[in-house]
Amino acid sequence: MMRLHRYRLHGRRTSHFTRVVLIVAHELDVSIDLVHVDDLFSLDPDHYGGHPALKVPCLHVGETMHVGAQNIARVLRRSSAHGSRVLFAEAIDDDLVRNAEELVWTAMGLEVHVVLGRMASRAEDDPLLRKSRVALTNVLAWLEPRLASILERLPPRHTSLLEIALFCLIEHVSLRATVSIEDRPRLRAFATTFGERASARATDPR
Ligand SMILES: N[C@@H](CCC(=O)N[C@@H](CS)C(=O)NCC(=O)O)C(=O)O
Repeated sequence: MMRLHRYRLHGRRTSHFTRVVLIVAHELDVSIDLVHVDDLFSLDPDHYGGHPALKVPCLHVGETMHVGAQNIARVLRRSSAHGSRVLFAEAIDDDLVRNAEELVWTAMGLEVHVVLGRMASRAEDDPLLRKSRVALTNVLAWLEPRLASILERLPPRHTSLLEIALFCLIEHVSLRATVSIEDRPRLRAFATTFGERASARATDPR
């Protein structure tokens, strides 16, 4: 597919939302230039590529800005000759999978809250941070016994946005040690298997 513009992504390799986009790009064979965002506490949207909510990732294709990991993933699908390699949520009409999708993205946001709270030196017993840690723990506990059924319900696929997001979440939780995943063997095994993919290896933040 002929591309008129370069794809410039403001993001951080250590960010799980950015990693989702980088893995999708790798799976779909779309090349992206990553612009590192240094300071997640900056109040200047320009430092985030113009993202008004002061977040990463933020994609620029020519003059057009795209914000939000899922939104950007859809832009990449549109631009790729291999778009069908990543299965998107809208293609799946299943209650369990829909709930899993919602909870995984919610947990990714909770993870951000906990990590930013730590970076901002908020107290460990801060009530909002404590709530985010408990909510994150609850989501992982919800996913653990259901993971096999969730994966079974996905149609035949190369991979899916849900699996990519779940992998990025588990890896981030594990690397940042925000909450324990010691007693989540199924989630850990899933991440180990997914981590063997070329796209996962190429985007390893370590
Ligand atoms: N819904 C957004 C969330 C992105 C997000 O929370 N990114 C984190 C980094 S992993 C961030 O930029 N945090 C800064 C902040 O929330 O102030 C998306 O899908 O891109």
